Amino acid sequence: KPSPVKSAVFSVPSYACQRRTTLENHNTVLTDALSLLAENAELSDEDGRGVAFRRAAAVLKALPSAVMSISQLSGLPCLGEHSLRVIKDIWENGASSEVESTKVSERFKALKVLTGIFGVGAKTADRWIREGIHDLHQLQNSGQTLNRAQQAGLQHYDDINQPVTKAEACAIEEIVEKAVSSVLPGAQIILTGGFRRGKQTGHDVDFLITHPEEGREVGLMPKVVSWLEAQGFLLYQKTTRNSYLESKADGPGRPPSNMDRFERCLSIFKLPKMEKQGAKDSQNVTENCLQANQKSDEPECPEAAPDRRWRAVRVDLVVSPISQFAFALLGWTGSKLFERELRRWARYEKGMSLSSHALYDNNQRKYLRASSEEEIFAHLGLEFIPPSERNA
Ligand code: TTP
Ligand code: MN
Ligand code: MN
Ligand code: MN
Repeated sequence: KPSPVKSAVFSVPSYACQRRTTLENHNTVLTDALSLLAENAELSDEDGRGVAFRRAAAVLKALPSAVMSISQLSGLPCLGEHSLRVIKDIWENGASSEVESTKVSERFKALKVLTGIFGVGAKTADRWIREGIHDLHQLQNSGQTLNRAQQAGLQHYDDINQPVTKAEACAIEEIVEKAVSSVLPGAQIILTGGFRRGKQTGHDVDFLITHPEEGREVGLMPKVVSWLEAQGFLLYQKTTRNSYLESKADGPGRPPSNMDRFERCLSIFKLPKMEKQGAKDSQNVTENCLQANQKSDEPECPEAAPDRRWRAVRVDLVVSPISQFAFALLGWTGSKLFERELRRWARYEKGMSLSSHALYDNNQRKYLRASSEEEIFAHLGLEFIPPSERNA
């Protein structure tokens, strides 16, 4: 199609960590399509294809305006043959046949429903599908043994699959703040993940906890969890201890996986419903929550009660020593693709290994210290990108 206005050719650097990606996306039709194919690949154990689609979507998210013609895309990085075919299909036919057929495929729908259960990953979902289980009803009637996480995930399925609002995240922040300062005065918490990037909703709420004196944070998580449990705020929790020192046997700067080794707690919070007028009076949120939880008589099937006064929310807590805090903060702020790209940049462009614990320079054979995110970007030779522009 000839366009009356000559559209400029876009120019975008190839690593997502070199770009500023805000939440303002001018190409949602294209990025939604590519993200769906990425999700399908990830759920199908095709991680390579998944990353390729994620990178392609991220390039389009970073564009300053809507794509008006295919010719504008020439020279853009990360747009492979497959992604370009999807874009052209949408361009010419209004939709991508591959995306549309994936959306309605029984396998994709079943993978989505089953991995929507907290504690169920792609491998488990795939095994269940091969045994003829495609939905929650079939799962419940199958006699499959579920672990504790999966049982809790099934019990709170609807709540957990409903997006968490910023207001709910703030209410939980207050509760966690109270827990942390009660068990260790001077300890600090910070909201990380998508909410730190400015998102208005999320699938969970992520917190990083530290103490300004190195070592004081040791043993903190079990105390925080006990406090929250005693106050009735936890529907489920699984705490994993710190294993960073053990992992040094794996060799310097070569973490065995992207998983970090901080003491962490994956939990499901019982968040009392916020009254509309009471929510303004933020000082009272914790008090209101405490009262609401003390009243509750647990019904047999908690989600079935129509007038229940709470909802279940996924919350991740991580404890970091102050010496690793900047790395932990950078690592837990995301987005996942931004993190992946930072590590790829470090390795292939700088000969360094970045994790949520440290930065190791393979040439100088030493760890590079940092007490802020800005210093880490500087070590990596990157312009500082603030959290709100890491939405790749
Ligand atoms: P998520 O909470 O999964 O993602 P998010 O907060 O960006 O998006 P959402 O709004 O849907 O919750 O992860 C947050 C960050 O934590 C992400 O950048 C990756 C990091 N992370 C780790 O470093 N290690 C881990 O084991 C996990 C699960 C996450
Ligand atoms: Mn813009
Ligand atoms: Mn999150
Ligand atoms: Mn999380």
